[in-house]
Amino acid sequence: MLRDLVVIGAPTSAGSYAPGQEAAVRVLRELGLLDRLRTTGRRVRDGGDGPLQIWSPDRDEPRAQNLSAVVESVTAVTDHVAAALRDGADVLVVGGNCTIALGVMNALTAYDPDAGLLYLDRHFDLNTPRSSTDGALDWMGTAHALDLPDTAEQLVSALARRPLLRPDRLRYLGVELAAATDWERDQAARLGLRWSSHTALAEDPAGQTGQALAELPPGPLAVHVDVDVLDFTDAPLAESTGGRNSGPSLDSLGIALAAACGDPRFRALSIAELNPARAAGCPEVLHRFVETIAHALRGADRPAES
Ligand SMILES: [Mn+2]
Repeated sequence: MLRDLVVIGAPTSAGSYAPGQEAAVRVLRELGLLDRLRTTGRRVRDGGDGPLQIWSPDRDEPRAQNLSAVVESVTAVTDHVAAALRDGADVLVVGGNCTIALGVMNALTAYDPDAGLLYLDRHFDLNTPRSSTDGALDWMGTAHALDLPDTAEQLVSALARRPLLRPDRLRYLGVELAAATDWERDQAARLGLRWSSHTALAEDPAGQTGQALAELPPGPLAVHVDVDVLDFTDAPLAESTGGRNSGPSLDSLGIALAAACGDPRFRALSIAELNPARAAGCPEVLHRFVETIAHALRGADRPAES
């Protein structure tokens, strides 16, 4: 029996480099995401949205821009996800920035401290207001989950546990090492973080995902996807345009997500950094994306649908 699915929106670009990602959940809803999810046989409920936040430059705190708004968004995701888990449902969170994964894990570790996180992203997101000059919190999320030095106290202290995650609860998939800062590479090595590359994910999505899942704890599983892991030529969806002609196609990402969301431990999928304007010239890619998500969430105990 498939659990119910609650869809939660996090319409925010507060942690971004520019506006755009706040529109993702509205656009996917307009494309019929919820009705498509209902065709998988699940009962699907709309859990509503957190605050609408559109990025603007933060000249008062330029190295941790819009910190209070990010904390507000993370707190809203936490509350929405916690309510869905209490009701026995699985969760789909549509962001927004990658900081939504903090809200998901904040709720999931409160529900069961043995929770694990599979993080599909071209980036480690281990930066801090000190390690990078751009001040965009969207690639600082896991640094705050791991309570690294020089992170923003207001965000770390908004989380129920400290650290929210230990390194053995986290497994990266799809990392492009060349896109990491020196600080991130040092932290990944120091903490023994486990990861595999965007190239490996493109070549063998099923095998790489299976290996990553085997390294995660037995407790409930959250899956986070930054769509920047995708080959931007195949699927121009991400805020970041740096993934042209590298990384998995949307079909390959779909294989990875179907394996991860079909895992018996699965409870939550979060999708981040989708800027619908990137697909303005080829809107079919947004429909393909909806199909990919629906296929992944159809449940492991159902036969595959064509
Ligand atoms: Mn990323």
